Amino acid sequence: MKYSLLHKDKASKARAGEIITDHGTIQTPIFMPVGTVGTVKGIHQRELRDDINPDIILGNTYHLYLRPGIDILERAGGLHKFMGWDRNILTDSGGYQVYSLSGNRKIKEEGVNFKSHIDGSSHFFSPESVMEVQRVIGADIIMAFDECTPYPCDYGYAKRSMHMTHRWLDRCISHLNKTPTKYGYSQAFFPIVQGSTYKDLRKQSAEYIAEADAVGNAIGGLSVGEPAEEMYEMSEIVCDILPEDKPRYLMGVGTPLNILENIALGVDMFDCVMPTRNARNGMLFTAHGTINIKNKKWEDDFSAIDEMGITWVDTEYSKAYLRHLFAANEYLGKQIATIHNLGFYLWLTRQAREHIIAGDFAKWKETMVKQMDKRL
Ligand code: PRF
Repeated sequence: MKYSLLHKDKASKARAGEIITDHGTIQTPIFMPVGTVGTVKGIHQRELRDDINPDIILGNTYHLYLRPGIDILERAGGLHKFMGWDRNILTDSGGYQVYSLSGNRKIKEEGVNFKSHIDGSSHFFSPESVMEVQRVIGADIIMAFDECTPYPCDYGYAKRSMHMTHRWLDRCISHLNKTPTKYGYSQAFFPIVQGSTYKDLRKQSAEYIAEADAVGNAIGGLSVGEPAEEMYEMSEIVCDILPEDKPRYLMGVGTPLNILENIALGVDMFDCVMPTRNARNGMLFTAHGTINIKNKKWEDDFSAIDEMGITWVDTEYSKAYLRHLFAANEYLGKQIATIHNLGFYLWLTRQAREHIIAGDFAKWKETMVKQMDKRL
């Protein structure tokens, strides 16, 4: 993997760059649609490619390990082949899903014992086993095994957990050094900064992670319930320490507003289930605010879903029609809303990139932030 920093904004810490991997070029800032179980929910791979056109999508180690399991993935020749996606894939390590989804988890120095959210069966993840699973899945970017602390989190726990995440990082790296890739292309490894909402811990963690000298770095443990201002404060401390010549990925963030604010602090990569999950609940993001399409007020509104939207569904269908599909609980409603929301998120990060390059990002961001906050 190769990262080039192409432009730096003068009025903020925003950057435009480019990541090149064996599966193509990723232009940053980027939003990565989430494809947890080998599908971006509600949209075909072909629509995703042709209508949304993302350079990279996400998969989850936790989910794919439980189902279909690594034996099937290995026999398929890896996730790209299995799901028919020949562009970039990043897999999260399970360091978040194990805590948020599975019951009865027990975290020890050695690793985490957990129960499957599917059938209650018992499993064990260690830094080594998770690296092994990510080798088999075969994503282009793979993540360190970490512990994402909850919010709020007492200082003592946050500190012990951060040090364990650091020790786990060392184990991930030494295991990867002993394990070759499986499918003939390279896999980039990103370590993850933790430290909850404590400035000194965030600083210490960012320094430790920077020291690992990986090709890219991630920020975890944020957007877990803390106030947005606290998230931005942590993000800024960490971005100021992480090396400038490597991409920075803020995990699981967030709203369109969160994304723009973090781009301004120097973050390059984002993922979140929000555009796809909220679409399935009838919530649409637009440049002028959010729409709850289930609301009765749209019943006879025959205007386009989003006059300014970039996907074909935005002008092909009316708000009244989309509302009707939701009222009738038709699959197509969720599909149209998914295309719309992903189109908006990708548009937003592409626009951010263009404005960084044009030199007016900070001004553009201020206008967008005010507009997007409305409820239509
Ligand atoms: N760690 C990992 N994945 C994550 C997170 C984390 O802290 C978060 C926190 N927002 C989302 N996804 N491994």
